[in-house]
Amino acid sequence: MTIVSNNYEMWKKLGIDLDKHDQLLNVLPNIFDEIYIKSQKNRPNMTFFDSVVKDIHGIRIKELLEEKEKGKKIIGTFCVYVPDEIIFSLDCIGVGLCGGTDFSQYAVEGILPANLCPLIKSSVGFKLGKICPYFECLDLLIGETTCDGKKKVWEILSEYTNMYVMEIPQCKDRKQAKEHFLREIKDLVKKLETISGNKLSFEKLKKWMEIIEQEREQLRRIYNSRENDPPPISGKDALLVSQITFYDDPLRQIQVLKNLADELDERIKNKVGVVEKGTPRILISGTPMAIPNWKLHHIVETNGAVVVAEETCTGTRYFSSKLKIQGNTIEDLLNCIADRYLNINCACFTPNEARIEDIKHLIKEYKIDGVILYNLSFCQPYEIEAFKIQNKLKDENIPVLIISTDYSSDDIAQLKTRVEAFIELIKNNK
Ligand code: BJ8
Repeated sequence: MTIVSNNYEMWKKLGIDLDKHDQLLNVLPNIFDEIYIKSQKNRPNMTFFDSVVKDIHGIRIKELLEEKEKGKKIIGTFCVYVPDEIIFSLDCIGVGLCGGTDFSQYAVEGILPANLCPLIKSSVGFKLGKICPYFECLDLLIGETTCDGKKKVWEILSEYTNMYVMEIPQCKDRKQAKEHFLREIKDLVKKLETISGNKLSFEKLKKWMEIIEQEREQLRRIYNSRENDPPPISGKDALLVSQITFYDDPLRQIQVLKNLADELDERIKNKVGVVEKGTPRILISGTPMAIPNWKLHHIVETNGAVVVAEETCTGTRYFSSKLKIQGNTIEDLLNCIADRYLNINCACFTPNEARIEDIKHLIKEYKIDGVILYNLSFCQPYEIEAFKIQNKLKDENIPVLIISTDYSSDDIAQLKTRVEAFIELIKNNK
């Protein structure tokens, strides 16, 4: 039996809509080839990441199902505020779910409003349309109260899957926010203890805190390498790395990421870059970019500039907040986790002044020439915050472009024109 037919059996057992799923898998490799292989030169060794995309619903699903057979529970997440450390230390497997294509949106017509964030429509569409094997593997989906759109779709998704919602505080600057978040973390522990039949231990929690922090440390190394001019890795490839880390096995990722980070160090020593020195350097800041949303990076990097940093949840918000591991009790460790996660600055919080400081810091560290504030259409928290950030950056003479877009290709020509003009402006300023 070939691997493909094995996969078909596996997807069939999971109840996947095979016709629709075929349609999705038929287009993805071509898009990937176009965006990643044909249009990039001098990439570092990305074999692992390329092969994951080419087998996106194959080997990892097989691994998850094998772990399920052994009794492990598979837990889906949608937000960087849900601590992976807790999930893994209870012998469960965490999988960051994505929704980066408009392919699945047909499944939510008449169920969700058209003027809703494409990330939400895409994710819900994957579940309702039965097109995503990751969704179909889950024992539990953890949602969270961040934006209004997500809050309301958990109610819909709970009719289709086993759901649990973490209540995330909205005002981080209040003293009670930390107490609130800590209580939510403890409730999450209880929920996962019930689902898994395991009891949280100090040793396992500490061990997984170290593992997940090592994974984040390797991501930091890869991202930090892009401070160099020329950067040793493209923005598109760096984005792909974090998109895949979200749902891959953390232990394997530590090794794969380390190999890549080591190679990037070597490239820097040997002055090997992916673009010419002096190429305009762009920071993208805003909403996350789930696989296969490579649209804006591709436009920027095929029009004379390079993306060297992302202040997004598929960028620095995913890994830059450091985890302190200290104390002698489970309570101490949970406290460290609460501190680490509350340091992430998402626009769903009010106020969210620390995010502008994060952006200013990145502008300095990564020698940014221009900032693109990127919003998925109808994402109110990020769209509203974009204007405030634009004004603050203008005060410091940083060129800013605000882009609101979705997953369709309808606006590509228009975006290309705007990005080209922005890059031209930066070149003239240099
Ligand atoms: S921590 S950014 S992952 S909430 S883009 S669904 S906010 S309407 S994804 Fe997010 Fe957590 Fe914040 Fe990050 Fe809503 Fe906006 Fe859509 Fe969003």
